[in-house]
Amino acid sequence: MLLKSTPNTIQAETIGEILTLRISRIEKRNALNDETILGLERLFSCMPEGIKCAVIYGEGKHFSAGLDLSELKERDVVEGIFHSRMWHQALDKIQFGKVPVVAVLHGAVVGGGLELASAAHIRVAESSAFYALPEGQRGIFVGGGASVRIPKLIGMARMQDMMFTGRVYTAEEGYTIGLSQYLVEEGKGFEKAMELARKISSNAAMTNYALMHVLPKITESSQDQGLMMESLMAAIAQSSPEAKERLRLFLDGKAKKVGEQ
Ligand code: 1HE
Repeated sequence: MLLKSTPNTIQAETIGEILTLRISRIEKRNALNDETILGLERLFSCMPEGIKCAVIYGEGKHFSAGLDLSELKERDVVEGIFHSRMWHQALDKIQFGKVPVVAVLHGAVVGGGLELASAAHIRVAESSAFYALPEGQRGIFVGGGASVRIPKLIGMARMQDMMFTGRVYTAEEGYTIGLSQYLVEEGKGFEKAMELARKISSNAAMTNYALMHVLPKITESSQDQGLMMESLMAAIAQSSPEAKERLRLFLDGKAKKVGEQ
């Protein structure tokens, strides 16, 4: 079902329990203007009832050319900070919203486009994808969360290299260093993302919640606090009726074994 309340740069559709979002600004290579970023924030703040996973992808030959540079204009320092914080708020809503997000990457995944992709939980790259942070060459700095999210994927030294030297990573290299978890043939990304989204949707809600909201906090805690949070989360998860039912099905031989489709 098509959703109407989005800006015309985002086409939103529900397919069963999955929300698909297509960034649709082909003539500007899906450059992300304020309207699109605010539209994403609204969508992830008001997730339609019954949605369990979202898939985000770009129309045309590129995922996204990053920040719409024509909107940079002559912001002063304070406006610049507010603009960056607006991106942070929107991308935080994606990363820490109600549902896991799978991003399909192809063509340019650059600047703010890579920042958007890095707010998703799973990235599926098609073979045409390429990654760059051209902010270094444009004389600016990342402002959409890259300095926090990208080093967690590939390490700080690689991000420094990308920005100091304008290095472009291919889809295959990106897969090897951790920019995507999956690498698929050209044109197969959406299908793969939907397959993953269906699997994610079939998980217990508590497990998905823990992976999205608790695991990131654990990984940023001291060992002592992390282990305590893990124990609390484990006890909460295993006491839920859904977990008990799933465990019973396995013990009765009625649940899939590991690796069974
Ligand atoms: C744009 C943008 C944009 C294209 N803002 N208008 N991002 C960048 O520095 C990347 C800049 N873009 C490119 O390097 C290339 O456009 C691509 C490699 C992505 C695609 O190349 P191509 O040959 O398919 O397209 P094109 O001919 O370069 O662009 C088509 C049109 O889109 C053209 O406009 P036209 O009016 O001449 O038709 C381009 O000007 C326009 N366009 N990219 C505005 N980004 C939160 S902070 C984040 C900071 C950043 O993201 S900085 C990195 C910005």
